[in-house]
Amino acid sequence: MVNEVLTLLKNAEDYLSGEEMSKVLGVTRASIWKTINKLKEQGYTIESSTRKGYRIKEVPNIITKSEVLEELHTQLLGREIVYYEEISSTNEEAKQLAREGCQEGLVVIADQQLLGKGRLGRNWSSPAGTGIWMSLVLRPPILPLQASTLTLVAGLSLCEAIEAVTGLEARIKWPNDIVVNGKKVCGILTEMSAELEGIKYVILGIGINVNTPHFPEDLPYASSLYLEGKQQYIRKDILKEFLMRFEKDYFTYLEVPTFQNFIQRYEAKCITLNKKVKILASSQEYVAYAKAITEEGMLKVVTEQGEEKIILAGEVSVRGLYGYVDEEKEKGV
Ligand code: BT5
Repeated sequence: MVNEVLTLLKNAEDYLSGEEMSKVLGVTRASIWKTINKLKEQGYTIESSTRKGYRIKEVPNIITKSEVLEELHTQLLGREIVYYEEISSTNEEAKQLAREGCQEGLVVIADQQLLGKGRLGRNWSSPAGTGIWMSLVLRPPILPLQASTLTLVAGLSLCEAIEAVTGLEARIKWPNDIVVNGKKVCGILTEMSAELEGIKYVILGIGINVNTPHFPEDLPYASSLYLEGKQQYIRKDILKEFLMRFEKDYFTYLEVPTFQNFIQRYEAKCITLNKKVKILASSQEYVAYAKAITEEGMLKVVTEQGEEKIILAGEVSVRGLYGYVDEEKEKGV
């Protein structure tokens, strides 16, 4: 009912009476009144006049199903949306829905996460009213081994979507952090359920700090689009731009599931390349020079001994980013 009343109000040129709406929608005037109150609770400013009815004055900066669905030009991604004011983790909810057999393209969105997750059991700070916390259910007909390239494609679409909406210079720290002015503004957590021969589902969890005004002291390398761009952004614009761009890239990817078609675009945005990096591989740590991205989406590096290595996953610190300073620099040499 909320969606229907909202659509009527948004399409109306002037005030719309409760009676008119109840007739069009075939419900009682009391139920229209209740729905108007719900909309007000969600933050809509609705003017009401006893004689003329209701009129929307201001739409809040929210990412509810009805706001995201409006003018979302996709065929698959986001055709089904589940929205929560508050949830433990959108990835957990998406996993549950995927296990229950939901269709591909379903998106779980939350205004706030109480237990937002990063990779390797880390936390993801997800306060209310400021960011985009979302998880996408995909069922790609690819091998489990190929899933990491899919995450890279999503990171690329996300980086380009942020640039398109905000005009900020967004960059990718391989494999998946989106960075603006050297600080992390987005993270991606991909989880998957697979058998040897195929994937049951992939959950693509995306966190974007949009209008976060400040971060706790223990997150010195985090930032938001607001802090970097010095202005507030409309959250649904970024969310929709991402879904539309990623859908296009996802369909291209499914035609030939390698990273080949994306390398050029990715390299143009990747700040890890042509830099000194520190690789934390299982128990060993070493310094190398990041040279290229492979067709499989891996990072090609050259060690200080001149040996070429391919990094599949693991932590890669980029010199000059997130507090990674050269030892010589630290000593003031
Ligand atoms: C990530 O992990 O960057 C993946 C984050 C994915 C979050 C989304 S939100 C929707 C969906 N539902 C979930 O529950 N999760 C996904 P990682 O690379 O491990 O980075 C985590 C680290 O980043 C933490 O240990 C902190 O140091 C830092 N961090 C935590 N919250 C942050 C934030 N909001 N912005 C920037 N950095 C943050």
